[in-house]
Amino acid sequence: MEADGNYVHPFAVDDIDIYSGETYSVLIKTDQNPKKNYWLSIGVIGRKPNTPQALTILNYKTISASVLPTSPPPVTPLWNDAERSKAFTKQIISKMGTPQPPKSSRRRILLLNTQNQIGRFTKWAINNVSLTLPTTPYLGSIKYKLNNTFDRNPPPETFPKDYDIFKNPVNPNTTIGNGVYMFRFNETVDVILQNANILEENTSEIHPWHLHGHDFWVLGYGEGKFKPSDAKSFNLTRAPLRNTVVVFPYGWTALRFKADNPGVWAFHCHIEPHLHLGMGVIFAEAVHKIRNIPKEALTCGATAKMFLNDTLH
Ligand SMILES: [Cu+2]
Repeated sequence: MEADGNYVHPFAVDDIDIYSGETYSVLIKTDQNPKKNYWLSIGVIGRKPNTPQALTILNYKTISASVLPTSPPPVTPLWNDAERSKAFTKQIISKMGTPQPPKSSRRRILLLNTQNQIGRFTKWAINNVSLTLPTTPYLGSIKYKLNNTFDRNPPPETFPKDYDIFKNPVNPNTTIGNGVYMFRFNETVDVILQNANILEENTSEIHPWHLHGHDFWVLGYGEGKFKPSDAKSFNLTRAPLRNTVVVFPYGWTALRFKADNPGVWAFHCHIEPHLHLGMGVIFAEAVHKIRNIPKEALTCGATAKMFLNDTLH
């Protein structure tokens, strides 16, 4: 009945998918024999697990928690049953009456997720840029207009039209970058996350993308490469508000948000190793509206030197 802090239209299930970064609230109907305990199983999906499913106990207060259940633990869904996962995710719609997205957006950013190489190292890249954070924090860099602290060229807002998302990359090489997608304050932005084949043939992975500083409306999911006409199928009446959303193998996910929170915000895959291998982008809006940046956010890189000079004088 709740996803990422927002109510959703409640629905009944025997199991739920939770990806890294997501949060859910569930209600459990305790209508079983209270003289017994019950197993709850937790399994891995999305990648082949090297561990058996984990178990915990649902315990009625009337008996000891150490009394083992008499019925066998539920078997968790197959790790690679993507259709089941899609069916679950697509059931999530907003609770009636929750705020809905603006009917249109003038800015659409397409983000192609690819696995790449730099030398012998595996990387992830977005529109062929693998995110490597600068040593100077963005907030101070932008607010104090410092030079040479990060790449001032805006990163690409799309990718080549002929990119074949079903094949491993023709040229797996990529480049590192740390540019920022800058938004006008209160601008409505659409982001299309586009998945693709990884370095290995016939494989595309699941990525849960998490946005800092905002909730976004999930407008929809689709198979294959996003086409402009897919926008006709966007859910603009019961779009759930979330801050983390999954992009399924070989598919796309569309979301919309208002750039209404002054700051610099990471938007990244919440599988931590993927982020550290470059699977993220940086968004920013209305940084000039931030009056005081906490000292702690200024004590690295070029802003550290400024701060040091300030305290010396
Ligand atoms: Cu990922």
